[in-house]
Amino acid sequence: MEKLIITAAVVGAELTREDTPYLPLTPEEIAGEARRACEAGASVVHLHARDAEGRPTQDREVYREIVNRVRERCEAVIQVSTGGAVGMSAEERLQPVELQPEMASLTAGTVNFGDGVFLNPRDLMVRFAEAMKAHNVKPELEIFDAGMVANALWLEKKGLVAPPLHFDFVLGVPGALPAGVKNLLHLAESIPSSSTWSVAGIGRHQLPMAAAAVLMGGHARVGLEDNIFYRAGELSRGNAPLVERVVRVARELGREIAAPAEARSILGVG
Ligand code: KMH
Ligand code: ZN
Repeated sequence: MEKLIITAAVVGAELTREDTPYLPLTPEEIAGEARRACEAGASVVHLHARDAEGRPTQDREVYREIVNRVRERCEAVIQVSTGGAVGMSAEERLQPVELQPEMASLTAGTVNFGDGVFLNPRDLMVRFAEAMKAHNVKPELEIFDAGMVANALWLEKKGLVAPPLHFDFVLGVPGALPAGVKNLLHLAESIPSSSTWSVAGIGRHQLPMAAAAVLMGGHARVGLEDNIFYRAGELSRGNAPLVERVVRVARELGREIAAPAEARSILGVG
């Protein structure tokens, strides 16, 4: 099996300091969390941005500051979010792609997202894929529901995303596909064999889904964006403990961890 790429999703858009005091908010705090996650074994960082009040923002200049600071502190592949937060416009969400990061998320369809609706109609997907192509940014196709795989393959058929594709199966969002090995296996078997994939289990599903990925030959995403607890009732003291634990699990199961240069080679970026 190829080495394991661990993606650290260090902040996200939904959480507040009331949820966990370990949430990074300023560019400096986000870069610090990225560095600690990389030192722990992450080779990709999935980034969101927050404004001066700690609210989610897709502002290009805030992302620029975050991306520059992360680049100064670690060698991980930088992946910006184009999901942003529920309710943001397409224009707003697309801004960080202009910074030409190596990767950006691209959600392959609309889905219920808790009480909200995460809107990704076909015209938005096309526009995002075209922008990524124009800026030489590799999409990470975010799959929240099984039907989204068909949307991603439609984008490929139209020449808007190029193989080998990289997917991230986000399992366990309320309103979307539940986390579980059966669903994960179905998704992993639904994508072209040349693809790479990772899984992001939400909440208490983060560790079991990462462990399943280690065994199945996929890759794993962990971090506070998806899960703030280290174990039931105990907050994780930042992102690094969540990364360190997957490193330990992988090594116990005989899977080595990809360094950033190895992650670039597996993902075909950089
Ligand atoms: N915050 C969610 C609505 C992404 O980063 O592309 C969307 C999200 C996915 O986090
Ligand atoms: Zn995200």
